[in-house]
Amino acid sequence: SYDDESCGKRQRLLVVANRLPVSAKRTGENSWSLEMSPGGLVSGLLGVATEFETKWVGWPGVDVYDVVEEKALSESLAEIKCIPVFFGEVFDQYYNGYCNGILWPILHHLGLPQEDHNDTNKTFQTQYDAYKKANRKFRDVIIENYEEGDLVWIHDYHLMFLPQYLKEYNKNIKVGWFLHSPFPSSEVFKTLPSRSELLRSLLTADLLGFHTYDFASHFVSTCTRILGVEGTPEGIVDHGKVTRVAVFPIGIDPNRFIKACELPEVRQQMTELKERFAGKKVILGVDRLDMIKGIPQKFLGFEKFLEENMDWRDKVVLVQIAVPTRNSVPEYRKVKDQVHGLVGRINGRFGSVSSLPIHHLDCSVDFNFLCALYAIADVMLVTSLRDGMNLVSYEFIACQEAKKGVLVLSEFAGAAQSLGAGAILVNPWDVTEVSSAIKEALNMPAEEREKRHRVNFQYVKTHSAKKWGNDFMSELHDTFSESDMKIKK
Ligand code: ADQ
Repeated sequence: SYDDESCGKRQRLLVVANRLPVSAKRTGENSWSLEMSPGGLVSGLLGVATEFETKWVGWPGVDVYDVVEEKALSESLAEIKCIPVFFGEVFDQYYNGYCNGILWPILHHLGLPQEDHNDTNKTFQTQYDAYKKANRKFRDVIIENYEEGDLVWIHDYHLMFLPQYLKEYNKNIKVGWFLHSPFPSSEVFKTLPSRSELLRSLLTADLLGFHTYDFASHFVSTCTRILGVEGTPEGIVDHGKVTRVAVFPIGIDPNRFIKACELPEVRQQMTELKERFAGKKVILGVDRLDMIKGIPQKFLGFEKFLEENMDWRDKVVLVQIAVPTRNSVPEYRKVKDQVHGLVGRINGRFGSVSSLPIHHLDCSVDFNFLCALYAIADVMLVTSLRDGMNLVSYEFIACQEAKKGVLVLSEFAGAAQSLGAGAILVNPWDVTEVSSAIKEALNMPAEEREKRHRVNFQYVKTHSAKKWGNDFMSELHDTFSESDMKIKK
């Protein structure tokens, strides 16, 4: 228990992420509707929220510039324990610029952007400054709301300067930071001009968490190579200060998906989908439309499969749901065009008036329909070029208790380390391998599918988002007690 027995109060926790778990939408003058955005992060933290007196700090999805409006929105958010951070004019350079244009590609081994050679230094500097400014805005809001003894759990690459800023304000604030994306090899991270400052800031935290052992060890070797600090089994040691580095694989709330598959509405949708695709096997893809998800590679693998397996041509369909994101970043617009081009080519080559091999939708689908799709799919195809974890794989498995379909999973997704035993692992860059994996999955005997599904279903059930949140918090809490003792000594 995290209760403070001396005064009978629950331990306070500030969960800090770029986005709040709710999105605000204007409904009238000074009135707002607040919509919860579900997902692994949110469900994991809701589990933690019951153990701690939790407050959330982050951007509510809108910026307001009027004091009265800001007050009204802050008051509505306060009722659900959310504290807003408004970015104002730095948003574009911070979010689209440094976070998603520079850090995101580096963290996923895609390198720094190549364009605008004449302007790169200026752009980089402006975006870097905006990133620091945005991190300082978070610091200010946290300081305003901090009470002595609070734990602070920071999420993701948007807030890499926040540990340092908080520790500069008060070195006794206990700070944990978790990275949802992969951490790259040191050779890639080294190319980032601001590499040392970012690493130094992270090392001021008490606990740093990663999804997999590989990402954690990349981080440790990056720090030892760039900063010359020492890597030990406990973490990183620098001038006697220990920063704990540990592995916490995230999961989902499996029961939410299992229960949804039993709802009459979802069952009805499943029946309709089965009728729609009668006589065909369904391969499913569900991704944000992002370079890292390897959607073009998925289509190339499927094209190769259709080329080489004439007998399957009118017996299989690939349904790809690709929700567009980060449209203001040029690279994202490029990948969207590339994906559309491939859909046109493959449907043109292998389609007929009555049937198309690829059904591609640029949209988000609602939760119940998503569960119905997961439940009726024969094969789930995940071809991320790199991915922190990939929760879509977990969601598919949770919905497959009846069907026991096959997961084809990129070896470059964090999930390959946890679901590798039951999935067919592929290198998404190797079209021949993807094509063979599709064939193997479609032809897999029921007994083998059942065996593989059992292993993965058991894993998804036991390694939930709730467990992830509790494991991280318990470690942060213990780190807290230890350093507390050091101070007392
Ligand atoms: P994401 O890159 O967003 O997350 P992922 O883990 O697969 O990737 O989660 C995506 C979520 O969005 C899933 O819950 C999925 O259901 C939903 N989703 C995706 N496309 C959708 C669509 N078209 N319609 C409706 N819902 C859709 C980042 C990292 C991941 C890491 C998570 C959590 O990039 O590697 O697993 O954070 O740490």
